Amino acid sequence: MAEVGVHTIAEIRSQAEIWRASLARSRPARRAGPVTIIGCGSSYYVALAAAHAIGATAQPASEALLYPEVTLPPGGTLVAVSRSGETSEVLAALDVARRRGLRILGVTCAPEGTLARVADDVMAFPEAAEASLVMTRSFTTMLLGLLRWGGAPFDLTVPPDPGPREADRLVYLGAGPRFGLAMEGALKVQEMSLTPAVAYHPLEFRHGPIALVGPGTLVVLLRGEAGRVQETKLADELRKRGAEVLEVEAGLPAATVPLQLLGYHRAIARGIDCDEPATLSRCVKLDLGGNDR
Ligand code: F1P
Repeated sequence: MAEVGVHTIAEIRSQAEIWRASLARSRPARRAGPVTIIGCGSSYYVALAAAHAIGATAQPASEALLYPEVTLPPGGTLVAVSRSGETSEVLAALDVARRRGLRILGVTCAPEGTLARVADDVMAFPEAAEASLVMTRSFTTMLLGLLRWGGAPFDLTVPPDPGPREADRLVYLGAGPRFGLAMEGALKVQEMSLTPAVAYHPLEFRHGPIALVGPGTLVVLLRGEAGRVQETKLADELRKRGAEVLEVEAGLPAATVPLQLLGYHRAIARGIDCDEPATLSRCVKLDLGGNDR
């Protein structure tokens, strides 16, 4: 059998080095007016995590496109996150933001891409681009760049590899800036290993979804300082119900790495080539005619 996931694992393991190289590329900036951060898929989850950490708002690019009056306050800045710089909803949202007078900062791994060409300012991290289809180091590197840009603290200490885990149901929980990471963890295991997974804010999980928890459930809990006591109680309760709880204690962006590894290990166990999942494309290009306001 051909080797699978070779790019993915090399890219996951290269992150600490890539972050160091990229740190010089981003520095705290003075911001005027409200900041909206947009993206699609993993890049939207970069936006979610960064927005919480730096005091901005995150939206999927499609929401900026469809509801600009609500999502793009005039006089502010639009930060558009896209590894490829070519995702249709992101590019269409730029036109809308421009018409509303927003300044545009592009965050990308493609310095020659359309986003970098049309943005007013650009933070480009070409060294973080992947050969693999699935985003790993581009996620953490663009997130780190935005944390630096917004003057938020960051953590580069990577937690241990969780190794392969058996489970029928996968749940990712994270509060505050870790909610975006929980969404990314669920997306990684879906994209890499074609396994369904869900993500919630930790205490939201009790309000219904906990009904499905039992033996065979793996809950990945991204621990944060603010929720220390309540998250401990939740972990105990989930274990009592028979779930395996994997607790990840780290800051942003380092806490993302074990989530990527979980997706990778599961893909390998299932014989899926996570370098190039057959049912996915590297970026989504749509005909948005009729929706571009
Ligand atoms: C965003 C993205 C990826 C996802 C998928 C399609 O791309 O949604 O996160 O894995 O394969 O594209 P980009 O705008 O960051 O290039």
